[in-house]
Amino acid sequence: VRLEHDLRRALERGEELWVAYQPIVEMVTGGLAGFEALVRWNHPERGNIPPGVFIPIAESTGLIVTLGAWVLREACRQIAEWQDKRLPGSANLFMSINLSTRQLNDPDVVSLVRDVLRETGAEPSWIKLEITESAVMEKADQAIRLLQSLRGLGIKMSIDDFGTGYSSLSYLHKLPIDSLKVDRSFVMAMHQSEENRAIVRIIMDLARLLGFDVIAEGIETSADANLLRALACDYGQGYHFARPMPAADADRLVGAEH
Ligand code: G
Ligand code: G
Ligand code: NA
Ligand code: MN
Repeated sequence: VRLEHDLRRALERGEELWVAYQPIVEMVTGGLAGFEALVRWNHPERGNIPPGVFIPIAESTGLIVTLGAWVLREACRQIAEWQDKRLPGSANLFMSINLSTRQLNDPDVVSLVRDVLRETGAEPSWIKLEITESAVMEKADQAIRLLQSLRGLGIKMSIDDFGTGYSSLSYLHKLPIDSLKVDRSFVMAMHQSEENRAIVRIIMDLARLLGFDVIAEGIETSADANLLRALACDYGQGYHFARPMPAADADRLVGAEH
């Protein structure tokens, strides 16, 4: 109850919440491909409260509607700013933004995204929305329609934490998505055994067969990165490349590119 109250206050004041950006790199070149926006809460008395703690509270209280809209707007505003400073001809950066289960069940999310794109000047092709496997499978037919509408705006969709939910393979090929994110538990287990490497390989083969890009998350060592490169993984994310960082630091990365 206390945290709920405090989160509500944080959303009203708009001073304690901020967005961290974690680089996503192209595996072949090592170049910056995009960022994932990750919300952070700096509580005035308790310090940093992990999103694993406050996102579930936001979900169960409905505060996620306001919080999700705030993160979306902030991340879209940021990518529009970064695109503006890039040289013409340089590859487009994308911004990956998490959508919670609750947002995925809200038909208003389509008009929210449309409005935020218009307000911030972000182009739909720069935006990728991440949804978890379980959120989609919970109400698959409804989710598929919503994914179609979102993609109809021109934005990209990605399945997060792939392999940890109960994904029905019979649905996977029907999902209107662009990429799969291999859950970090698989990536982190790769060095342990050939079996674990085979699991990652099979997820990648499946993704390619279905026409999806693959993003591996939780890459912590150069050994992991090499294994994934050998599997022709498209994009990578993890502490080996960079941790989630404040916008000012990410801004320097964007600027350092040319
Ligand atoms: O940095 P990490 O501890 O940031 O994130 C923990 C979890 O919180 C992850 O599962 C991540 O997807 C989730 N998360 C981070 N930011 C957001 C957000 O803006 N919206 C939603 N729905 N989840 C988020
Ligand atoms: O659930 P989701 O995939 O959205 O979560 C992203 C989370 O993963 C964030 O909490 C982020 O801080 C964390 N993360 C990013 N890179 C790494 C990594 O290399 N190792 C670990 N353990 N966590 C990571
Ligand atoms: Na995510
Ligand atoms: Mn994930």
